[in-house]
Amino acid sequence: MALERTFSIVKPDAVAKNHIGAIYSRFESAGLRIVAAKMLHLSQEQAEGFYAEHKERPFFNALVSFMTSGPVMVQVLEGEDAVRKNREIMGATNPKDAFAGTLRADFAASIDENAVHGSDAAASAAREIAYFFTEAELCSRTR
Ligand code: RTP
Ligand code: MG
Repeated sequence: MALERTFSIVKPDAVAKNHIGAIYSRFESAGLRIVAAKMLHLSQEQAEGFYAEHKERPFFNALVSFMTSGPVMVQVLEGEDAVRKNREIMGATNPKDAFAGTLRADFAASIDENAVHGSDAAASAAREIAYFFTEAELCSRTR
């Protein structure tokens, strides 16, 4: 499997509960390297643009409202099979369905406040990374 990058967000609920370090530790333990990171308080426009694919869904307004409710950490993770590996570490969207030991099982309270975001495919990873970071901000340690 080739080296890959994925995009991740520690959502407002997990930042508020002081779980940034615990979540970063899970990434690192799984062999994913954090190659860029920053704290942001998303504007409504930023959150709407980021989740544009869900614009017509009934939960869209609640999702944007939650994502702008407090600061988030945005980061780029790099490693073998990074997109799939991160989704595995995260667990299912609804924490009730997430396997024990996943981030959402351990840190999420509900499907609406579910601790983390992770890109779902290589193409969305590239788009989401570019949404928040310039190429110069990515400190890859492998090239
Ligand atoms: P994310 O994009 O945040 O990593 O989550 P995901 O891929 O696991 O799930 P996705 O389908 O992309 O949905 C984005 C976020 O919208 C909320 N959601 N609510 N009430 C519902 O049926 C519902 N479905 C999705 C979740 O907070 C989800 O993380
Ligand atoms: Mg998604």
